[in-house]
Amino acid sequence: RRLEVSLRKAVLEDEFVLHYQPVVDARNEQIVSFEALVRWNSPEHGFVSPGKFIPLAEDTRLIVPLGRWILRESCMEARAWPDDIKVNVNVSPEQLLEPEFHQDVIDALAASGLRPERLEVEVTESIFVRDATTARNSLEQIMALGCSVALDDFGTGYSSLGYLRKLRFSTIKVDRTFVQGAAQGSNESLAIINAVVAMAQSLDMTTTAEGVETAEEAELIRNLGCDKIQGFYFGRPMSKEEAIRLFRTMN
Ligand code: G
Ligand code: G
Ligand code: NA
Ligand code: MN
Repeated sequence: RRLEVSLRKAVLEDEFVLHYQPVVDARNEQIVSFEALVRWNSPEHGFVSPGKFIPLAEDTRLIVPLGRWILRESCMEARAWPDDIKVNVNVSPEQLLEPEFHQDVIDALAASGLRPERLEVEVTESIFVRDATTARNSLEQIMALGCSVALDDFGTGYSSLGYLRKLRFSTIKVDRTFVQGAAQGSNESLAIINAVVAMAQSLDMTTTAEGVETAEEAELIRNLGCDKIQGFYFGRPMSKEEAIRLFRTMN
């Protein structure tokens, strides 16, 4: 397909940029991290949404070189931020299951000089459906480096809870469908967020609520006991220059 040809070229010719979305502490609303989100402005196709090209990159395994670039670029950029701010980087199953992934993380940290503690990798439950043992080994290797791992889009996949016993995630990210549900008065969504927060606390993990778009939703989420909040209310994904400017105005 034409898009695939363009994507292959885009990986070789660096047509991607990273945007960064703030994650704040639910209590004091201070930024604790930025999630890196890749953007592609194609000369042939214009702006292509990641919802479209990430699945294509995964199917064609182009996500391996692209993911390597994302990892390195985000670590480099985070090096320019205050030292207590983390960077969250999404990692696809195809990338995580690749034997070189561990070395890619080591290289990104070495090239950037970023402390491993400042890198948090985000994975979804789908990694445990594909190849649970390899996924677990791969995550344990990067945890051994000092990096942390967040479980993204929690509650929307097809996995079991068994892996929560075996792997020390630092953060569970509550999917925005539950946040939106709770905001619209769904008792089921409320109950699920409550249960996830309680479970995370017992497992010594933190929670991040995704997709918070209003002050009311932020207040609701805070009352439900989530530790961190992410969403348009606190900031949309922004360019690296805008992220830097945000730090300047904060201090
Ligand atoms: O940024 P946006 O909401 O449009 O992202 C759409 C989807 O693309 C989300 O599911 C998100 O996780 C995924 N995505 C965005 N950036 C990255 C990235 O850097 N790596 C991977 N693997 N997925 C990403
Ligand atoms: O799958 P993942 O959770 O990584 O996806 C992140 C995506 O969620 C990004 O594409 C980002 O643009 C989107 N996103 C972030 N905050 C909000 C929000 O408050 N509302 C909505 N609708 N989407 C959001
Ligand atoms: Na994510
Ligand atoms: Mn998510």
